[in-house]
Amino acid sequence: MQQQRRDFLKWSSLFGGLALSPVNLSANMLKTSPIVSKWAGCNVNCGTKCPVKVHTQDGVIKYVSTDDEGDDSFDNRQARACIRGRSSRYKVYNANRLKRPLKRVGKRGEGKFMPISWEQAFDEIAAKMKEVKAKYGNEAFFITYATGTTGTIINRCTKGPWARLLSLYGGYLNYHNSYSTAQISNAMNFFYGGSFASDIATLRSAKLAIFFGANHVETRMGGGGVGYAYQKALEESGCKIIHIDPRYNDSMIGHCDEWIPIAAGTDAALIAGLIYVMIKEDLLDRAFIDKYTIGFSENTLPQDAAKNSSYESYVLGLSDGVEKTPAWASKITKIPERRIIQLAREIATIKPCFIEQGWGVQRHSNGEQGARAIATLACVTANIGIEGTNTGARTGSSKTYDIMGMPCDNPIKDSIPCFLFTDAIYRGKQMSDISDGVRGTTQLKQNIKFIFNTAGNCLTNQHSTIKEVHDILSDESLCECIVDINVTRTPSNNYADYILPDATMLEQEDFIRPSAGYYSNKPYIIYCQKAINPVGEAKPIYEMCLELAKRLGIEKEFSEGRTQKDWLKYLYEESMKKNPLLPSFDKMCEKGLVKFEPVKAAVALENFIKDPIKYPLKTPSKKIEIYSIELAKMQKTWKLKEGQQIVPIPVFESQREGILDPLKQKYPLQFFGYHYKGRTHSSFWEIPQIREANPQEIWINTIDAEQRNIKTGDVVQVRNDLGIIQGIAKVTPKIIPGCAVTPQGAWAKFKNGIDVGTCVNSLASLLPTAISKGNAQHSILVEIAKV
Ligand SMILES: Nc1nc2c(c(=O)[nH]1)N[C@H]1C(S)=C(S)[C@@H](COP(=O)(O)OP(=O)(O)OC[C@H]3O[C@@H](n4cnc5c(=O)[nH]c(N)nc54)[C@H](O)[C@@H]3O)O[C@H]1N2
Ligand SMILES: Nc1nc2c(c(=O)[nH]1)N[C@H]1C(S)=C(S)[C@@H](COP(=O)(O)OP(=O)(O)OC[C@H]3O[C@@H](n4cnc5c(=O)[nH]c(N)nc54)[C@H](O)[C@@H]3O)O[C@H]1N2
Ligand code: SF4
Ligand SMILES: [Mo]
Repeated sequence: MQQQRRDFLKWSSLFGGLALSPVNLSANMLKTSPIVSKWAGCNVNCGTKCPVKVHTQDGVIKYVSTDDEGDDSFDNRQARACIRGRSSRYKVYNANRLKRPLKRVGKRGEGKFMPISWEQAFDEIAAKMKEVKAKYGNEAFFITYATGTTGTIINRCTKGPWARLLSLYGGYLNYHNSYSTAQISNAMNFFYGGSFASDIATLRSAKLAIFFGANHVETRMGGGGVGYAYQKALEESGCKIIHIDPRYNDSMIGHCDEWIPIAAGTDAALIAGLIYVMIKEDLLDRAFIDKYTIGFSENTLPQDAAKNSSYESYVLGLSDGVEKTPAWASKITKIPERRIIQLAREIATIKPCFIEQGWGVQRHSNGEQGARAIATLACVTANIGIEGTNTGARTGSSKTYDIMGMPCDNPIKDSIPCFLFTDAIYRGKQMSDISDGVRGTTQLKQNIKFIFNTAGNCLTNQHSTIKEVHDILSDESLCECIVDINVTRTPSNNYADYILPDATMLEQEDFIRPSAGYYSNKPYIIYCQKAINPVGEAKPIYEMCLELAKRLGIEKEFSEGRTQKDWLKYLYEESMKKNPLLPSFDKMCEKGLVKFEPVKAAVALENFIKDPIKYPLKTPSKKIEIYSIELAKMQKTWKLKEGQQIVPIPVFESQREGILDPLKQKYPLQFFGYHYKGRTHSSFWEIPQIREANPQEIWINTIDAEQRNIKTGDVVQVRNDLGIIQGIAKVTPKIIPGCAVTPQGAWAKFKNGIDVGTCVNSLASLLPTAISKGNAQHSILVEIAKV
């Protein structure tokens, strides 16, 4: 509180006495100019992207409100921002806000910096770029995975000005995958030949809804988002709702008929047990399965597949001698056997049944299998392609009103899975397609030597094994230069050689539009109208890149003679050619927030189910591949880490740091970090008011707590071989026994080697998953003890 008060006084004195106090606000208003209101948007990667209305006086933000156009009816709803978007003022005027370019003075990672001029920053960065290009070639440049400004057009973390600058300068090493969906996206490609999902609004027609690790209300907040649509759809359909999750999540509150707690990482075992019952009780529509899928039973396996390699053979134990009975599944999942039998009967007979998974299941070390297993459940019960159903994947949006991004044509095609960037720093040249999932080439030509990190905290905080990453990043002989562009100091920019202060979305003009999958059937676009000038010397990244382009001799190619606003106009008008429903650019600038008429809620795979010959899938067999032909090939050719395997069908895999891992004898609790209403990842952590309202707690079940003599409020340490985090315990039945959780995204802070900031990534492994080479950050084994 002391610190908060100091921050408050510091800022309020900067802006003329107690200008931020609401009492003084009205007094000041009488004396000075009127309040001016402009639209901006919340750009962080809670994909909802809510409209934010910024009210200023004499160039200072006085307060922030949100969308108040429309009402609460589903088709005319207000896209209201959540507490985080509404706290945008505190993001702009933050004690931690970057106001000048900084240059490292201490050792890398020590966090010591001195302010420098923009000129010096540009000159030195451009000189280092030339040096790295000459010494190592363009493959040594890398733009990290970062999500702090997704959904914008120019102020873009990845496919924006930085990507354009580097593309024109000769290229850079690409990445594929995301930290959000690496496992499920790859899994759905093998399974359906792409990612297909219904709009959540089709839930209105469902009779039963089964959610696996799906937390719409907390992870798609905001009035325009899926969270609101989920609640409305459930109200309208009145269907029975069952959530399967290790944790009683916020989406269950007031909307759930039943919570079935499940041991983390065991969903594929539950599905096998459910389908066992359906087979034994003859509840499956075999004609449907044979028409649309391959590999469920022996008769639809590809010709070269081994005998007993179908999913049915697996379930019946013909491949491994283990029948996947409800009793077997119960032992692994901790769900009572009787409940599994009953659930199987419900799903097989109540139609339409809406089956959806969030992305919690797939962020495990066996995530590809869990994700495919849930999709299998939707397919074999014929709950796809009709109103009221989904594909088992996370729900999507019906129609996006897209705006083109800046053209960036990277001449280099080599690409790494984004989660492996730390590997590519120290062993890039050893990384190949079949050992590390490298794409665009068989083997990388260079290690990463130069990093641009814009709007991200994945250099460390959001990545894994923070201590090991510290050793990699702080070794200046490995990656020779790190440039970090942010609006605030972060754990990641402690590792930068240069930190460049960016302008926020309240301080520049740009478009923001909701990410596909985060809003439902009511699209909108926001034009940020630049409410204030950038604080301090902060600058939009377009201007930073333009200055570097000048020094690299590619200014004309980079800008094509356009300012940021010219680019916005140009890209928007190009997009209008494809979408006549977009209003004129001038209208956009004037209105700021444009909402469109509701669109029909999409039902995934509708056409394929109607006519699979006319609308084939993009899988090798053109059908749904419960047995994946592509994975069967990879099974024979890929080089995997010890203990890993690739199986063409979605079997339950005893995973690294999962429920059956022998390491559990040493570290008996499963642990993971969930996505929290109090932050978007690590964004907004810097705002003390938000931290106070959303405490960082470590949830532990009553039984586990009793065994360890832990009470709510106790300071506890969570440890494994990778690190120790410290935090406050919350003893609760809202988490299944044997599992503990804490919200992901808290800022790591080390005291005597212990992370007292409670960042879950101090404990998460850098080992990628077998198939996608993705981040299995939810698979962690730990022990917890009172300090
Ligand atoms: N253990 C664990 N780790 C995880 C996850 C998990 O579930 N568990 N989730 C993963 C997932 S899904 C993701 S997407 C990643 C997210 O990881 P990141 O992409 O690193 O996301 P944030 O932590 O939100 O960091 C965004 C940064 O953008 C900055 N920013 C905000 N606005 C602006 C702006 O206008 N300009 C600039 N330059 N910067 C800005 C913020 O200050 C913040 O530092 O984390 C991953 N890490
Ligand atoms: N408020 C808020 N919203 C966000 C974000 C945020 O940080 N804060 N981040 C945004 C981003 S970038 C992303 S990628 C998404 C993330 O969205 P998700 O990945 O879906 O979010 P998580 O909280 O990781 O997981 C969702 C649920 O899965 C459960 N779960 C975990 N493991 C398992 C399991 O093995 N089985 C089952 N059945 N359930 C499991 C968790 O308890 C949780 O309730 O959210 C987005 N929205
Ligand atoms: S729901 Fe997401 S996009 Fe909307 S205001 Fe909150 S954090 Fe920002
Ligand atoms: Mo994400």
